[in-house]
Amino acid sequence: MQIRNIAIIAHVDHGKTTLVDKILHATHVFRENQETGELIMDNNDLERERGITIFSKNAAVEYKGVKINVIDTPGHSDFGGEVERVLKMADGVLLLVDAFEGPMPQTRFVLQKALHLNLKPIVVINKVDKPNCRPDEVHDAVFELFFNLDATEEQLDFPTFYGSGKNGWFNSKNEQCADITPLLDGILQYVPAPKVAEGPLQMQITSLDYSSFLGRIAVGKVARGSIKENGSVALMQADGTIKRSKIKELYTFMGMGKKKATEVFAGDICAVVGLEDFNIGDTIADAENPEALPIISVDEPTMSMLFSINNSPFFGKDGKFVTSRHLRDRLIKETEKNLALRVEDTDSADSFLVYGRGILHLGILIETMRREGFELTVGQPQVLVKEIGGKKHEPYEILVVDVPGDYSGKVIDMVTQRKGEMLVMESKGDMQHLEFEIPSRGLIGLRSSMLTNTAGEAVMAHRFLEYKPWKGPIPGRNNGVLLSKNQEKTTAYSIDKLQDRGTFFVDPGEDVYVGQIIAEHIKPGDLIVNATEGKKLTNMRASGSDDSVRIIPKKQMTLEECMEYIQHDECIEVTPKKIRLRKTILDENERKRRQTAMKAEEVK
Ligand SMILES: Nc1nc2c(ncn2[C@@H]2O[C@H](COP(=O)(O)OP(=O)(O)OP(=O)(O)O)[C@@H](O)[C@H]2O)c(=O)[nH]1
Ligand SMILES: [Mg+2]
Repeated sequence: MQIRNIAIIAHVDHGKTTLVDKILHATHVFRENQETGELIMDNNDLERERGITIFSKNAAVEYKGVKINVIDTPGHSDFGGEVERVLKMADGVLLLVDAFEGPMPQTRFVLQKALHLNLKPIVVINKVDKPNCRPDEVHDAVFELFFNLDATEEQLDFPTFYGSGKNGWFNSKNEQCADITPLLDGILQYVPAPKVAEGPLQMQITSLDYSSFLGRIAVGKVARGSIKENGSVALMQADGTIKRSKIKELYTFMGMGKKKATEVFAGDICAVVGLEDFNIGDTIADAENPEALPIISVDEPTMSMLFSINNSPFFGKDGKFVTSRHLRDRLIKETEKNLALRVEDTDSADSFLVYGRGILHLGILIETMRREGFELTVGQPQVLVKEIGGKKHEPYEILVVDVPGDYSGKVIDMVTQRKGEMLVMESKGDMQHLEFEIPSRGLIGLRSSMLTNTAGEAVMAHRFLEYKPWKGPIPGRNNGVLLSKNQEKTTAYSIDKLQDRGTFFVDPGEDVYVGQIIAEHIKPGDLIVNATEGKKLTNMRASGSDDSVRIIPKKQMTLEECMEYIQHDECIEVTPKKIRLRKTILDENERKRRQTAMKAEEVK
């Protein structure tokens, strides 16, 4: 059977998973009337809740007698490393671009990787149903992007399709048609059949799957020869070791699932069960003549965070896994499949330094752990600083903001305060399109203030640019916080009295402890407050209002918002049930002593 291998790539939210849904439906992967819902490929709990793709996934369909392996990829820049890796399974890409937004930072990143691997690109201008969209302008912008990325003559001659994944049609010109068959025909026509080299078996493991029945499953494309059920193979690892191993079971992809196979030939994507101790990047090779494929390099981490055991007074109340042993084992296990993650021991046996690709990358890990029953404390995310030529350097990023014209002044102010410099300002429909160069540090916490200051209208995205000299101090959070004076349940009575001092993060009746952050102060500077006072009992009823205390509901922040909120002397307590903000040192006197000591240190 003929084969086509394609990866769907794009900036976040440009409609990749929706398109994969439509491909699955159009090729009758599901029975008539079968209820499947939307975004069926985003099948992980966290993906469903957030409406984003976190892990890339394989599916396969049959169309006009050809098997098409489809790889859905995540669009968020934190998961760029994952995209880079799975592109190794593809021979062509569908580059989706939103017909209104046009190419965005991650469009550039994924296209660059695809061109570098010499994959055949097909451009899909998606969401042409959006009002005010600009498909022709966007097409020109995509051409310019190819050009800027030094695409070859042949790559510049890319085919383009227009359409709407949501409305279920794609056409080779911007005219609505009945379905997506023009695009499927385009895939058969433009994407080359996999190149197959002559020689014995070679298959590089590019991703990892897990099944509770079968254990760890290695996924990759067979590059050469064929792989057989029960066959003996050599597993070749990055450090040069070669292990003999036996293939227990083999699968290929079919629809959303997998189909058992006895032999898989070069060109097809395959899932292998029964290998022990393998890693992503290893080559499964012929037992007699083992030859390794080049190792996979992934982009370096850009951010670090301190993960510690939970040492709050409420330690151990919610979680199953609370010791440093639990924490360490879990983190080490994660590095096996999460290639962009690194874990280091620290001076303290209870803390580990975890390096990742950004707030979302680390946030997803923490969220997954808390759902598994872990309790932990995490500190403020830090960007990774490098010493280059004896000078301190830090990462810089390109920040792109699209915002209605009225707000552009505010946005420029906000970014400039954080040491950003404006590079581009142009209009794009009714929107202003702004581009800045900004130290990565300045981006932490920017998203939430950007949304508040633009009534939620700003669309922002960023991508790593390069390491450049340290830009000096960047102002942190403007406001101080209110800290609990005691360990008890909060009361409506006290919160009501304190409401004009700040915005609360806790509701009445919640257990709090000394040094816990319970509200944002309306002014700079921290304040210790009593939020647990009971109402004084009197035998006279005060007039009216007192009984019906009006408490504004607490401000609920997501884990990632908390990560961007806290300052260097604060941390987040994460348990399966709660996310609490706190001072790292809970006792006030101790905190002050430490601060003085630190200041003295700086003076030296
Ligand atoms: N108007 C319009 N909206 C669309 C279209 N296609 C997808 N969407 C919407 O865009 C949003 C994002 O769609 P997804 O398919 O999840 O995007 P994605 O590229 O997979 O996103 P990530 O995996 O998070 O990078 C959803 O709310 C879709 O309903 C379209 O053709 N037109
Ligand atoms: Mg998706």
